[in-house]
Amino acid sequence: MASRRTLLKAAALGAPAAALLAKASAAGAALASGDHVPALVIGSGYGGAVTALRLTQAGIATAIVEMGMAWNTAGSDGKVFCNMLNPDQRSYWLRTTTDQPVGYFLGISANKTIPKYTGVLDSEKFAGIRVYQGRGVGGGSLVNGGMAVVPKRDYFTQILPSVDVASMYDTYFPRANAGLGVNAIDTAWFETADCYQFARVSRAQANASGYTTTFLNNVYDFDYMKKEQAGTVPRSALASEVIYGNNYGKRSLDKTYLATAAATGRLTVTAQHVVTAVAPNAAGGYTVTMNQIDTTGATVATKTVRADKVFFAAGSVGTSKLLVAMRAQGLLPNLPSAVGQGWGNNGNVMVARANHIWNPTGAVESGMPAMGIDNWADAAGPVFAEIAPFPAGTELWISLYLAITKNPNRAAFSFNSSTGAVDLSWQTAWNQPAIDAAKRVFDTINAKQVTVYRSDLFGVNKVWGDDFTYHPLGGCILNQATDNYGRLPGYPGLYVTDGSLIPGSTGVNPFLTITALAERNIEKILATDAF
Ligand code: FAE
Repeated sequence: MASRRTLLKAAALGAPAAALLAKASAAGAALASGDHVPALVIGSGYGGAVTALRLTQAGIATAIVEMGMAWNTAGSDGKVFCNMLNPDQRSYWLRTTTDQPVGYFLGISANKTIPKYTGVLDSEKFAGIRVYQGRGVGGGSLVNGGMAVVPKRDYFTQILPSVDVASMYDTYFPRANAGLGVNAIDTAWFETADCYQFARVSRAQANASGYTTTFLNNVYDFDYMKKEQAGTVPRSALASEVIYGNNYGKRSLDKTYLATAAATGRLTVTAQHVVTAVAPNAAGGYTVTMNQIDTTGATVATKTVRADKVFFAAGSVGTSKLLVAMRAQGLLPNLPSAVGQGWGNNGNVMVARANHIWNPTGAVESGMPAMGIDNWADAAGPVFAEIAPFPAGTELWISLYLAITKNPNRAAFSFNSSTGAVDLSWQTAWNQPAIDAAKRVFDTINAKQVTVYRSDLFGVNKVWGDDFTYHPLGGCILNQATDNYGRLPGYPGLYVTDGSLIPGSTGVNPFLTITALAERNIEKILATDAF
C-alpha cells in the first residue's frame, strides 16, 4: 500500500502523469471483443479510481470502462471544457437543450439549444427527480465543486453502523484526503479576496442570524486560485468554470488517483463504452458486454470481454440500474432483493436570497465553494448548507445555497419490462422534509436581515430547487445488498465500490466519504480475496 507521502507526491504529479493517463486512455489501449482481463472496473469516478489505483499497485492489470469521454483534447477555442456562461455541446450529455440547475432568471428560461454530444454533465431524468452526474474519465470529479468534507462522526456511525468508525477517521479519511490532493483555504486570503465576497456576505448574515459557519476543504488548488485572483495565470474557478468542467486548477481524479494508477503501467481506460450487461462466464469469471458509442451517442460497435473480477463503480444510479436490470433479465438472478433499494438524494434542496443593494456579492465569484452554514445539530431539522457561488460574471446581489438535509425518504429502482428502462420511484413531493428544514434556517436569516427569497431562479414563482440532486446515494447499500466490504452475495468476484453503497445520506457533500469507503473496501478485498 502506498504511503501517504507517495500519494501526496502523486497528487502533485501534474503533466507527465496526465500524459500517462492519456496513453492509458488512447484508442489503441481500448478493450477489444474477446479480451480476457483479470479486473474490470465499470466507471471512473471516485469508487472506480480508488479501486483501479489499489489494484494496479498490487500488480493486477486493470481495465476501466467509462461511458464518457477522456476529456484531454482542447476544442477549437483552445479549451477542453466550456464555461457556465456560454455552454456549448461540451456541456451536456446527449441533450439538445441545456438543463441548468438554476434554469431561470427573472422567471425566464435560461436554457439554450446545443448540438447533441457526449458532453460532461448528465441531467438524468426520472419521474420525480433529475439527477446530475459527471460523464467522462474522472466521473463526478470533472464537474463537481471540489468540496471535500468529512462527515460528522456520530452521523457516519448512524448511516453505516457496520463500519468500524475509528479506522475510517484514523486511516481512510486521511488516506482519501491525501490521494485526492485536498487542501485548505488560506483563511487570511479568504478575508480579502474579491472572489469570496459572496461567501463573506452570506457568512455575516448567517452569523448575525445565530448560525455557525465553517470553512470547507477543496481539491481545487487554492494557490492556483490566488494567482487567478492576482491575474498571473489563466482563470478557471474565477472564469465561471465549474459544473461543465475546469480547464485549470482542479485536482480532478484524472490528475490524481487515475494518473497514479496509469503510472504503474497496468491500467487501461476504455472511454466512450457503455457497459450494458454482466453475466457469469462458463469458463470462469464474468462476461461484460459493452457498446462503443460515438459523440452523438450512437452505437458503433458491441464488444464482449471476459473479466475474472468486475467492480461496479458506475455511480449510485449507474450501478443500481445495471444490477437491477441484470437481476430482472435473469443474467444475475440471485442478486438479493436489497439491490435497488435505499436510494436518497442526500436531502438536497437549493435556494437563493436577494440581498440589499448595499450588500453586493461581487462581480467575480469563485466557482469553488469554501464555506458552509452548519446547523446540523438542530434536532428539529438538521441542515448543512453550502454557500454556493452564482458565477454570472456580473453583480446580481444573489446569495445561493445548496442545503443538505436529513430527508428520511428513500426510493427504489425497478426494471420496467415494457420500456426496458430502469425506473426510480422518487416523487418530487418527497423532498418536502428537505424544504421544511432549509426553510427554518433561511426564513430566520431573511427575517433577521429583512431580505426575501428569489422566486425567479427555479421556475416562475418557485422558491425551492427541489426537483434535482447533485448527490445521488444508495441503491446497493453496504451490508444489506452487499457484504460489509461491497462483495455481491452469490457472485464471487463481483463488487460494488461507489456511492450506491451509502444509504441515501451523508449529511455533507459525499465524495470524500465515497473515496474513503472505497479505500477501506479494496484494502480488505486485496488482503483476503484470491486474485
Ligand atoms: P461517479 O463519480 O458518478 O462516477 C461514475 C462513473 O461511471 C461516471 O463517470 C459515469 O459516466 C460512469 N458510468 C455510469 N454508467 C456506466 C456504464 N453503464 N458503463 C460505463 N460507465 C458508466 O460515481 N460532491 C462533493 O463531495 N463535493 C462537491 O463539491 C460536489 N459538487 C457537485 C457538483 C455537481 C454539479 C455534481 C453533479 C455533483 C457534485 N458532487 C459533489 C457529488 C459527487 O461528484 C458525487 O457524489 C461523486 O462523483 C459520486 O462518485 P461515484 O464514484 O459514486
